[in-house]
Amino acid sequence: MDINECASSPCRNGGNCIDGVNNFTCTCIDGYNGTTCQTDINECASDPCQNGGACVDGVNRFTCNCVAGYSGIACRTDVNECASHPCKNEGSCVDGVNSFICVCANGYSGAICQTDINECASDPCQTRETCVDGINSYICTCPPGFFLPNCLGEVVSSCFIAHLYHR
Ligand SMILES: [Ca+2]
Ligand SMILES: [Ca+2]
Ligand SMILES: [Ca+2]
Repeated sequence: MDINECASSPCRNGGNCIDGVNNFTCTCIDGYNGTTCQTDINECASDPCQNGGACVDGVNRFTCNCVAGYSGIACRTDVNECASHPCKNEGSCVDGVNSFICVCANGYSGAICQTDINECASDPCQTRETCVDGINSYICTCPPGFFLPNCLGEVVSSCFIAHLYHR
């Protein structure tokens, strides 16, 4: 008489038991193996996570916990930190690993090119002139009634200019 070796439900983790002659065979579901399907296959064994990601074994699957700056199932994707256009004033963004660098347009500075450089800081104008900061430039202006290049002349009459030249 053939004993049913499957009667004691020897297959674990959802495996299907096939009764044989004086033995049994387990057909395991995906993710398990071993004679009685007792072994949870380590899907992390092949180091599937790239770029320093940490692998967490699951049932017939793995999960990667990516380090900052990478994404994707296997952390293969370098996150584009420039995607949000972080650089101000038409600065160029260079993507890095979990970082970005802004290359600023002329006349701007700062980590995100947020600063309009003050071209008047070096006092480029003459004594009487007033410096007005521009974008990568400056202009020197005279007080009302005076004119360039040295803010000497008063624009009142040609007589004054004549007087000036005759001194
Ligand atoms: Ca597993
Ligand atoms: Ca990046
Ligand atoms: Ca400026």
